[in-house]
Amino acid sequence: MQFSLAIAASVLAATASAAPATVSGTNTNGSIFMFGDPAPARNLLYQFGACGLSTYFVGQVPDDMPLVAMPANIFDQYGSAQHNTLCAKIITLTRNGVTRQAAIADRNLSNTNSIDMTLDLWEAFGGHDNDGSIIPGFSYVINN
Ligand SMILES: *[C@@H]1O[C@H](CO)[C@@H](O)[C@H](O)[C@H]1NC(C)=O
Ligand SMILES: CC(=O)N[C@H]1CO[C@H](CO)[C@@H](O)[C@@H]1O
Repeated sequence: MQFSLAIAASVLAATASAAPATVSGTNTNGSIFMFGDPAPARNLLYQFGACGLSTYFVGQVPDDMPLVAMPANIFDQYGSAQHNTLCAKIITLTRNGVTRQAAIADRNLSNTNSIDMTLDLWEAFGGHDNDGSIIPGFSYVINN
């Protein structure tokens, strides 16, 4: 009897730990990954980003969804390379009343700790092509 109760308890614990957790933050920097046409920039993140989306997450990210690189100081808390639990997850970015969604593809090792994005997102948040200034003040939510 005691034995089966212990099993029931461990099953419950396993179920609870598998439940999705939200990862979120405020006042995070944004940066532009590559100037110009967002399509080749997205392709670079898709093919060569730390998550290996083109190898390990085929079909898991909608083709029309922008991709981002997360700051290493956030990304690294959730695993490494394709085993990082943030990989291919949808991130909702908000700044000054503008909200956009993207999928996580890469890790950005930079001392500005910025969420690196393609020009389509960058312009939506008020950035300009050929201007690599950091834009501060992003909030984000990831359903991990
Ligand atoms: C955001 O970027 C600025 C430089 O534009 C930097 O001084 C600041 O430390 C960065 N914030 C974080 C949290 O790294
Ligand atoms: C690998 C990567 O995405 N690096 C970017 C990190 O953010 C800086 C801006 O601070 C970009 O210039 C890098 O391209």
